[in-house]
Amino acid sequence: MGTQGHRNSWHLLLYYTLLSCNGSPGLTISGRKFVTVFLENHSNSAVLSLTVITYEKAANVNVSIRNPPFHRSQTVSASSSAVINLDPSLMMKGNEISEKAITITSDQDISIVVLNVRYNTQDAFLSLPLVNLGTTYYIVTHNGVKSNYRQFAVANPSASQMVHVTVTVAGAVEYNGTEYADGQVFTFTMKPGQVIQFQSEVDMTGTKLLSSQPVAVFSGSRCIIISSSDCDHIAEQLHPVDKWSYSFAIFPLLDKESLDIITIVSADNDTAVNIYSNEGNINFILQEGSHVNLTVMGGMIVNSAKAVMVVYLSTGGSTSLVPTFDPFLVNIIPPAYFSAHYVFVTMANFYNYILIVSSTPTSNQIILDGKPLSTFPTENTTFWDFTATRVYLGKTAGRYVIFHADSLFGIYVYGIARGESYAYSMGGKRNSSGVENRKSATFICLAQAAEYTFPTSMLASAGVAVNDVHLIDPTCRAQQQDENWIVITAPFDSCGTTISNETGKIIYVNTIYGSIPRTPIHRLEIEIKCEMSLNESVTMGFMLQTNHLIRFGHYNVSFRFFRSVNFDDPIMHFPYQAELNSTLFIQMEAETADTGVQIFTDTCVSAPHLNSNRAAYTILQNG
Ligand SMILES: *[C@@H]1O[C@H](CO)[C@@H](O)[C@H](O)[C@H]1NC(C)=O
Ligand SMILES: *[C@@H]1O[C@H](CO)[C@@H](O)[C@H](O)[C@H]1NC(C)=O
Ligand SMILES: *[C@@H]1O[C@H](CO)[C@@H](O)[C@H](O)[C@H]1NC(C)=O
Ligand SMILES: *[C@@H]1O[C@H](CO)[C@@H](O)[C@H](O)[C@H]1NC(C)=O
Ligand SMILES: *[C@@H]1O[C@H](CO)[C@@H](O)[C@H](O)[C@H]1NC(C)=O
Ligand SMILES: *[C@@H]1O[C@H](CO)[C@@H](O)[C@H](O)[C@H]1NC(C)=O
Ligand SMILES: *[C@@H]1O[C@H](CO)[C@@H](O)[C@H](O)[C@H]1NC(C)=O
Ligand SMILES: *[C@@H]1O[C@H](CO)[C@@H](O)[C@H](O)[C@H]1NC(C)=O
Ligand SMILES: *[C@@H]1O[C@H](CO)[C@@H](O)[C@H](O)[C@H]1NC(C)=O
Ligand SMILES: *[C@@H]1O[C@H](CO)[C@@H](O)[C@H](O)[C@H]1NC(C)=O
Ligand SMILES: CC(=O)N[C@H]1CO[C@H](CO)[C@@H](O)[C@@H]1O
Repeated sequence: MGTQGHRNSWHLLLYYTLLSCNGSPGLTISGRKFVTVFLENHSNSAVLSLTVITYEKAANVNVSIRNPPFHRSQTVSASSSAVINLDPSLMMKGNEISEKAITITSDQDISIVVLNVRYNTQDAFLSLPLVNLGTTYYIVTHNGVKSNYRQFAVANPSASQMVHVTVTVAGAVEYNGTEYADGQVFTFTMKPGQVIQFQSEVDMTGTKLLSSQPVAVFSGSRCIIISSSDCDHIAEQLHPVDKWSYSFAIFPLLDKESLDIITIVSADNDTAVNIYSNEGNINFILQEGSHVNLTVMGGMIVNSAKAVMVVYLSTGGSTSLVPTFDPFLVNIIPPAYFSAHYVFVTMANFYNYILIVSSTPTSNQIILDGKPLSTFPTENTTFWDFTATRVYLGKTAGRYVIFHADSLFGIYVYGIARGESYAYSMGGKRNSSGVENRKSATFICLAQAAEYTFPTSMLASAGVAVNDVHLIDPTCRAQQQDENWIVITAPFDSCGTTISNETGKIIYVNTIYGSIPRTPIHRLEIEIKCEMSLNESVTMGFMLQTNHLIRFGHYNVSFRFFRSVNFDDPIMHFPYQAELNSTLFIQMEAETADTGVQIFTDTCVSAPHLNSNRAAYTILQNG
């Protein structure tokens, strides 16, 4: 773990395997209530276009604004998409305080892509369903080479409640005619449906918003000028701090000369961040509200000891298809929010692309538009255990379904044209279990058990009572959750659950019976099965300077270094210098209640650089 005469830090690279499990909470990308805003664009003629994506059922969608009063109802048929255009008069202007929050409600789950369009300047974002909104946000805005208008907006999504917002300024923020300087704090109260747009000549990145109720926050620039590109609108809906994450895999979205940048923002002090890339590895400490910009040269991994936000700014440029296209802004989706199924839309008159970021072995089994990915023109890049597959989707507007039977991925949808571009990202679940209005049974595999929740009406039609519903072990019974719902939980280690071993998988099986009392007659018989991939193998490199806790994907794995075999003298200060031929003891712990989860350390290598086998020293091989 060190060479004599060398002070360079070395890296330990551990490959380990964990059991995977579905059902982790996170971001949802579809829902029934949304709020969005029409940020100021470069010109009067901009139009806000909402693309409504429906799933299995037709949706009755309402779009309304308090003032100027606006209401539109539209039915969107099942498994389709529809565009609702909003008039330029609904756009916010300057440091405006208005009631122009755009509320979208639907009687079925939908997803919404918001596109601010004007000839030569536009950007898109995915509207977050209201359940995802939070009360703490940090703003990120972007610079151009010339003076331009950075902006962010806060909307109160509530139909009835006032919300108090406290702003801690970074840079300078103007509110109701008063300019607040760096470090100053001000507060205001927002009425239902109110939205406030803040514009500034200086960077506001790191400005903190704290609200008494969840709010929606949007950020971007009315017009950004980077290098030779024209003045261009960029926009994104920001994720609240409680949706931030610890690890990210980032890939360039397009091949071009002018490199794109990511901005990493921290919400906490002493946040140790490690970056891994082919250009070398760097680590730094961020304080609350501080950020770093990094150039995206190729695949990159961000591993942070505390949750951070990562946004991607395409600087525009040229490709073989388009001589010049404009910048765009998009949220990076952490692996923690990867999902196995998305529906997305592309826009007309753009060269449209999707970038799929997934775990390496899975990307060639993804089905896009009913066909294997291999039937599309694709290019892929691999870094660590992640593969980014870029698919060119042509120049037409379309609705696409993309899925993989059991592996997770995140997607970036973007398009470029002469002087134009748009981009949005998707990562998250279709809907969260336990959401209100659910109509049918839900089944989830938790860390230690399978949980089946079904409507009371199902028992009525089967003619059995709650007490008569049980697992293979008849003493494990269902419970009434509330008046409409019944839940039954099958622990993996009891209640008759059988465990079977298939290649690469562990399968837990049990059966739910609804029996007629004191008879062997079953009116209800539902087999439940949780498959856990054994080989959800996660690669991670970390430096000895790293904090003790590293989280990756769905798992929190803690690492500790000790001096002795008794594991009672942890090494707390890094970098730690060890004598050659001395021994270091490493403890890895999967932080999960599931006693069945085991860490198998397959390979452990010590090397001066990740992804380089030169001068690597193998400590463990084949376990
Ligand atoms: C949509 O608005 C109509 C009134 O125009 C109302 O009757 C309906 O309940 C609303 N639907 C939703 C999903 O908000
Ligand atoms: C990061 O980049 C953005 C966009 O160019 C800029 O506004 C910001 O000032 C940069 N921050 C730093 C620390 O350089
Ligand atoms: C803005 O300031 C004016 C006084 O300059 C005050 O009358 C008004 O109520 C303020 N508006 C808000 C929304 O705070
Ligand atoms: C970060 O440190 C500053 C200065 O010490 C302090 O004012 C602030 O409250 C700290 N932030 C957090 C989130 O602890
Ligand atoms: C990457 O692309 C190559 C060539 O197109 C293909 O053979 C390979 O299967 C792809 N790999 C993955 C993981 O998709
Ligand atoms: C949630 O999604 C599943 C399919 O993924 C669907 O069957 C179910 O109806 C959805 N729930 C709601 C409330 O729409
Ligand atoms: C799965 O099979 C392997 C070897 O065949 C065995 O070592 C392991 O204990 C089995 N796991 C379970 C959960 O049965
Ligand atoms: C897991 O995958 C690796 C290659 O990625 C393979 O060598 C190993 O045999 C697999 N293990 C199981 C249990 O499938
Ligand atoms: C990981 O740690 C975070 C913060 O301590 C916690 O909120 C989260 O629930 C943990 N996740 C798992 C899967 O244990
Ligand atoms: C380290 O141990 C190896 C094998 O036991 C030995 O050959 C080598 O000389 C030792 N090096 C030092 C610096 O002690
Ligand atoms: C830079 C620019 O063209 N800004 C325009 C944005 O739109 C408003 C009207 O909504 C115009 O007044 C601005 O001139």
